[in-house]
Amino acid sequence: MKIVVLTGAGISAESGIETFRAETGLWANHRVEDVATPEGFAKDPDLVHAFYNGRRGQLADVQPNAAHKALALLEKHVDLLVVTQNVDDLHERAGQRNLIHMHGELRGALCHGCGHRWAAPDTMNTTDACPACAAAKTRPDIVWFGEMPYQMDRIFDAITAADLFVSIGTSGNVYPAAGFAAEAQRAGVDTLELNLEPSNTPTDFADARYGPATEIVPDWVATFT
Ligand code: BJW
Repeated sequence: MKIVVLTGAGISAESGIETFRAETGLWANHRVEDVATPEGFAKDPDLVHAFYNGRRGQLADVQPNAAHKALALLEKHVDLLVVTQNVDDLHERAGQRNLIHMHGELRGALCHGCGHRWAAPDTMNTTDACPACAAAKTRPDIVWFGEMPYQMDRIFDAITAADLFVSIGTSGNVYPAAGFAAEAQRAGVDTLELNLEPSNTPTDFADARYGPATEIVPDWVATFT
């Protein structure tokens, strides 16, 4: 059985990481244009580094929850690819191996001069030099609005070749990820939504279960183990 799982901020919410669009979410105190666009970074790189340095620092205080662990267990029983929109490292810390970070990683650094990527230090600054080209053009390795997410060809190939596509803890606001379920349905792939509440695209799913990820994800995984 081939399964592709897409995860969003909701799977990490019960680990203590804020989602984006909740009233008290990550963007409640920031304009999206200021911290999640290349234009925002060009205008005020210190503000953007401070935003991501803070979130990177928070990773030491959070742990994978029962939903992350259930997906790592599922990998031992089916042919599974997890595509996460999350920039935290909780899937890999739960033991997930076949994993794509389509929106980048807090623990990654990227040179916007030469494109080199490397492990980010705990605190990034505008003066940091790229280890490959030495230019002080380093930025967090995060996919911002208007930029191409990572590994799109591999993701679309895996979705259209899957038996089942499952979306967990994402609001369905951000494309291309929000279009994956429709793409799966067009290819004749079965679809399931697991979320706290219906997403923006509930009609793209053949089936849905609603509740906290730490309850509904382990329950669903238990049907395969
Ligand atoms: C629980 C729970 C619990 C809570 N249990 N569930 C105009 C200009 C430029 C671009 C565009 C434009 N118009 C449209 C676009 C495209 C744009 C886009 O989609 N915009 C929309 C806003 C309209 N997209 C892009 O620009 C993307 N690139 C692109 O399109 O390239 C061209 C392309 C074309 C064709 C093919 C391929 C590519 C890039 C998007 C990059 C998004 N990056 C961000 C920010 C990263 C920086 C950061 O981390 O700060 O990634 S946006 C932000 O949203 C973040 C997330 O990964 C993403 C998704 O959010 P998510 O995960 O859904 O979180 P929430 O908060 O929205 O939802 C949480 C959910 O969990 C809710 O449903 C809750 O109910 C649930 N929940 N607790 C279970 N306990």
